[in-house]
Parts: sequence; structure tokens; C-alpha cells
Amino acid sequence: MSVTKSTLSLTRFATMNATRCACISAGSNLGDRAENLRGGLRALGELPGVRVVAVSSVYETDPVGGVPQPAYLNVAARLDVAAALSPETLLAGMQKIERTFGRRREDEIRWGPRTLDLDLLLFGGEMRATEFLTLPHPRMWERAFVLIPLREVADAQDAWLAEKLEKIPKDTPSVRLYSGEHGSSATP
Ligand code: A4P
Ligand code: MG
Repeated sequence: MSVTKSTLSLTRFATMNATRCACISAGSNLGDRAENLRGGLRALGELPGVRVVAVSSVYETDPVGGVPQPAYLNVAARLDVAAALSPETLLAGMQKIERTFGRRREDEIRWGPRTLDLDLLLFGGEMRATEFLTLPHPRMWERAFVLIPLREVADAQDAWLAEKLEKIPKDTPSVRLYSGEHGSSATP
């Protein structure tokens, strides 16, 4: 096959525009929970190279682990991420957003209450375990508050993920669909 100037520039265009799929989980149980989630998702979509393509329903969830604390609101979202953006850079951006929403890790108890928690669940097919980042997120498969929302937004073409999520219940007493104090939602 001959490679013409136009096929070369098309290839360059495709590479520049290639994206990868990432999934995140967001949780809040302090302050205006729905507003924290809404604002956090909006800020995520404003990170360079990040587009929020799907957001799950909002669930009210019983706290798992840590100290006695208020119920959480949890959502999951699917992102399209520019190929040039690494998962480490995305996580750093997510942590910056958490700080904007008043999160102070140094004052926190592990698994204690927080205004906004953004966890990176999956990033394409990437796997790693470093001090800063573990992919897939190490505790996601044990947590209904992560998996139930994730199932709504996961890429249906991803057979590996679809198979894993197929078996989880639609909802459970500890993870309930949330219609808002006044019927609001966290959709940005
Ligand atoms: N880190 C490593 N891998 C990741 C990743 N894939 N995504 C590192 C995000 N962070 C990752 O996280 C601690 C460290 O994990 C960071 O330094 C980061 O570099 P953190 O957000 O500072 O603290 P954390 O969230 O309190 O810790 P952890 O262990 O990640 O907690 P989880 O697993 O996020 O659980 N109950 C309900 N119902 N709903 C909730 O949302 N959340 C938690 C927190 C506990 N119980 C909950 C909920
Ligand atoms: Mg976290």
C-alpha cells in the first residue's frame, strides 16, 4: 500500500485525537453532598484533556469502614481522556479538585468523613501498583457503593468489565437510589 501525504496527515490527526476511557468514583458525606459531587464532576470536565461522557444516578450509601459517620452520596462517571494524559497526571488533577472542595487529608481519619473523594477506578487497561497509584483501584471490587453506580456508566463494549459487573445486584439496602432533598441530582 502506498503511503500518501494525505494518509500520513490523517494518521497524525487520529493519533492527536485518540482518547482512552477512564472510570472514576466520587463520594461525599460532609457539607452540601449533592453540590460537592456536582461541582467535582464539573471541575473534572474542565481538566485539560478530560471529557465527562457519562454520569451515573446518585446513590445514598451507608458508610463502609472508618468511624461512625453520616451517609454518603456516591456516583460514578466515565471519562474520555486524551492519549497524552497519564493516569498519574489525571489523579493529581483529581486531588487538586478535592482540595478545592475543602478536603484536607492531613486532618483526616482513614475512611473518615470527607467533603469530596475522587477515586480513579480504571484507566484503559492499565495496571500498576505504586505508592501514589494502584490500578484498577484496589478496593473497588468489594464495594457495592462503587460497583452499582459504575455499572450504569461502564463501556458496554468492554466485555471483561461487563462480565464482572453483570453479577452485582441492581441495588441493595445499603446503596439506595437518591432523588435529592428536593429531587435534585448531581449531574453537572
Ligand atoms: N491511591 C492509590 N491508588 C489510587 C486510585 N486508584 N485512586 C492513593 C485514588 N487514589 C489512589 O487516598 C489515599 C491514597 O491512595 C492517595 O494518596 C492516593 O495517592 P485518599 O483519597 O487520600 O484517602 P482515602 O480516600 O481516605 O483512602 P482510600 O484508602 O483510598 O479510601 P477509599 O477506598 O477511597 O474509601 N463509604 C461509602 N458508603 N461511600 C464512600 O465513598 N469512601 C471511603 C473511602 C470509605 N467508606 C465509604 C466511602
Ligand atoms: Mg480516595
